[in-house]
Amino acid sequence: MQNGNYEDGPDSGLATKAKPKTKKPPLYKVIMLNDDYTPMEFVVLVLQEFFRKTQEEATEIMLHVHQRGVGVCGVYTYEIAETKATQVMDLARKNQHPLQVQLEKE
Ligand code: TYC
Repeated sequence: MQNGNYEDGPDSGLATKAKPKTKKPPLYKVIMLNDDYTPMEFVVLVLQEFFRKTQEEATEIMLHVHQRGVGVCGVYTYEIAETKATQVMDLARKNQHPLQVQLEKE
C-alpha cells in the first residue's frame, strides 16, 4: 500500500518518508591575489564589470586584497566561477597585468 510513513505498518522501522530531493550544487569562491604591479583602478574595474560590485564595494575589496594579500570577489557554481576567473585573467593578460584569480571550494 502506498501510504507515506506507514507503508509497512506502524513501527516497522523503515524510514519511508519522502525527502525533498533538492541537492544544492557545490559552490566556489573566486579569490583574487595581490601583486605589486596591477593598477588599483584596473582591479576596481574588474570587480565592477565581472563581479557586479558597486564602485564602493569594488574599492573596499581591492583595498582588502592590497593590504591582506587575498580576498573574495564572489561565490558561484563551478562553471560560472571558472568562466569569470578565465575572463578576468584573459583581460589582465591582454593589458599586461599579472593579476591572478583562483577558485576555492566552499
Ligand atoms: N597592489 C597593487 C598596487 O599597489 C593593487 C592590487 C590590488 C593588485 C589587488 C592586485 O588583486 C590585487 N598597485
